[in-house]
Amino acid sequence: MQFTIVGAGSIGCLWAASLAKVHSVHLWTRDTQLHREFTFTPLDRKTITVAPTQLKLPSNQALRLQQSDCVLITVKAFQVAQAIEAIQPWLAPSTPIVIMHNGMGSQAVALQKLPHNPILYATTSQAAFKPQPDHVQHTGIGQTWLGAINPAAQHLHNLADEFNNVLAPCQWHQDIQQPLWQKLAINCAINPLTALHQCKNGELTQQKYQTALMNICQEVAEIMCAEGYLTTAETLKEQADQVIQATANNFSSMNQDVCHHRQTEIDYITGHIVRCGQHYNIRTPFNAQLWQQIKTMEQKAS
Ligand code: KPL
Repeated sequence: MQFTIVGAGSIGCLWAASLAKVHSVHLWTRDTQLHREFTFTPLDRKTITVAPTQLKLPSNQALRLQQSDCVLITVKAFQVAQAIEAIQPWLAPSTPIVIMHNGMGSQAVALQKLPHNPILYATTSQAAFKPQPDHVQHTGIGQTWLGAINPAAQHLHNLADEFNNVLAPCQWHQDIQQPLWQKLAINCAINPLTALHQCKNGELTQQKYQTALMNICQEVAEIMCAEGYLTTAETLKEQADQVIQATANNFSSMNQDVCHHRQTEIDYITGHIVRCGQHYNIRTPFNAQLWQQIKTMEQKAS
């Protein structure tokens, strides 16, 4: 198959390197380079880091985009509209588009801008890190879920198999909103607190963070129930605690964004909860406060 991957961040490069093992992969980036080289350090199944490989992939070539069998968009949630506009002139209306990012709230714009294409969303717990701009390291194995958000994409189960063949585990989900909410809840718990306190994920096990974590989970659980995804604050807190432990040594993506003075995904993580709260008339004071605090940090940094 021919894949175009939009966005060459750590997750984009992880999927590019993985798909390139068996497919033809082309990258679409914000620059105009016709090729992109990077070093990829895979992670062995037994968690032994194996030798790095050097990749040179074609990039920003309109014909390759036009001929793609699938386009995977891995930019941040706030860049989705811009990324779609950039590729739209060359996109065939039948090409499936897979959108993979942290947070929720970009689906309406994707559906509106691409009324004909099959559109799928994906959420991944695979972890990757860029120690240097042209070096990508696969740092953790986790589940990827893939599913359709419009009728045109509902038959595309085989894409989950293709993804699973190159970077397992990946499974098709009949209702992709469910794993998207699940991942959103974890990001709501971990990302703003680790950004605000500039700490590693593992530091959130400390007693002083337990009330804040529980308050966040309480509000997220109420919103999820209103959306029809029944859960409890305790269940979400337990799930967040498991991820905190499994990624104890990592800095969350929001921590890194704040640290490097980049725009964060707060509007699509905590901000999504606050917007849903307004919609359902459910109070979300803890998330609203965290949203405000991160926005203030972003503004000071810009
Ligand atoms: O997805 C993540 C992120 O950093 O954005 C978590 C799950 C919090 C892992 O760090």
